[in-house]
Amino acid sequence: MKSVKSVNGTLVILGGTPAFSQPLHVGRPNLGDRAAMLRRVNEIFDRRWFTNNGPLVKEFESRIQELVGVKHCVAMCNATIALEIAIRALELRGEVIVPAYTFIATAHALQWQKITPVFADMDPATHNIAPETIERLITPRTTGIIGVHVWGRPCDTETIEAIAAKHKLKVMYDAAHAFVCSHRGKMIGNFGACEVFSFHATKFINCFEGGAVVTNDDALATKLRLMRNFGFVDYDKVIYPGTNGKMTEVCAAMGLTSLEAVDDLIAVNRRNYGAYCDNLRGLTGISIIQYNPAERNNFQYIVVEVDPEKSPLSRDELVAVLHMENVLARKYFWPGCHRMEPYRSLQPNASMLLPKTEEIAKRILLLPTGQTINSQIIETICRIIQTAIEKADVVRAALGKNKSPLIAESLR
Ligand code: T4K
Repeated sequence: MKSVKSVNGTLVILGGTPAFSQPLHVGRPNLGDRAAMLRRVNEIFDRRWFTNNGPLVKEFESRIQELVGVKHCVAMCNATIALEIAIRALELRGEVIVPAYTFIATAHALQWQKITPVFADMDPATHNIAPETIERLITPRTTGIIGVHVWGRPCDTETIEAIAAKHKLKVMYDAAHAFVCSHRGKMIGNFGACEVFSFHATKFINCFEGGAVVTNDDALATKLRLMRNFGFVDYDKVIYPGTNGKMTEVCAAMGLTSLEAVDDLIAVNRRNYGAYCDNLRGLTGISIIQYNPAERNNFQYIVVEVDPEKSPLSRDELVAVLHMENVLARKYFWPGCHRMEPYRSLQPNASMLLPKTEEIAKRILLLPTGQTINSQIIETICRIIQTAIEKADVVRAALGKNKSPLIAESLR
């Protein structure tokens, strides 16, 4: 998409026209080779095998096993169900420690099964769970820890697993963001008892909707497969309580097509990330998170931190300005799981133990990336941010006077 005004044009908040005629989304889906996808869909129709562990699902699982170097991949209908099934297969119960700064699905996957998510604080340097905050949350009811590799940057698995071993707790990871990322040279997917990937439309590899649990534990993999399919081992034989977590063939077709483009998609994300870094460099109070160049990264998230001490505009003011220009920046994962229901009501004092989550969640905004974004678009987005910051006083005054619901929502 082309911007509709010059990068030096007046901001909408100051009376100009929007930089983009159509909304720019943070999670715009990527597409692999369209012809290959349509060919696969035709083959599905010819075969009349639509779901229930079909050939494309098996092929998708093998491809993931190869890419991640893991023994088992159990593909599922989405990552939330995959988390729920993994939690149940590991027999977690009582209380489980999770970061407060994550997508709500991590907490809900526990709560849905009447397990209490106990929220740990964030390490501001990585946005991941701060291991030093875990131990004081352990009670006799604690059975496990779920780490989340936020933005694909690995959490401190060594410390988490040492704490878990000391207290005889199980560990699994929500690796929804971390497909084809590595930690200390080892691919994510090989840590803890198991790890969960998401292949939702907004992820860089997508199945429309999809997820997977990966593990090197044979017995756990068998259990996960049973649970994914109602506990059936044979036509008429059920040996385990299960649910329906199956991935469909059309979703696997999308996943396989997406996987064929994995290197290109990482290259696009890396190029976009580099362009954002170049264009935002030197802006007071604005920084962009770093990915460790010694590791494998998917660069799927353009995460900007707005330092309230240094930036002349707050994160919320910048988001309001961007939205008016049709750049739908997001405030993930503000305000933190602990401030969303039912946790807000069930654990009203949780925030007292979460000072870093409280502080950092207010600073973060995400910008669009992926196949539909190019360097010209990025230049325009960054120029909007730069202009807003340069004219911070008039921008703030105009935002204060503006009564549009869009602005009220962004400033909330
Ligand atoms: N754990 C973690 C750490 C996660 O981040 C997630 C999901 C999960 C677990 C659970 O995984 P899944 O069960 O979803 O497999 C979005 C995604 O829906 C969600 O998958 C993702 N994390 C989360 C970070 O982002 P929302 O509520 O922001 O979705 P929504 O509908 O606002 O879409 C995001 C943006 O993408 C919008 O700007 C619109 C755009 N979009 C979206 C879709 C679906 C498109 O342009 N096209 C599309 O088809 O959660």
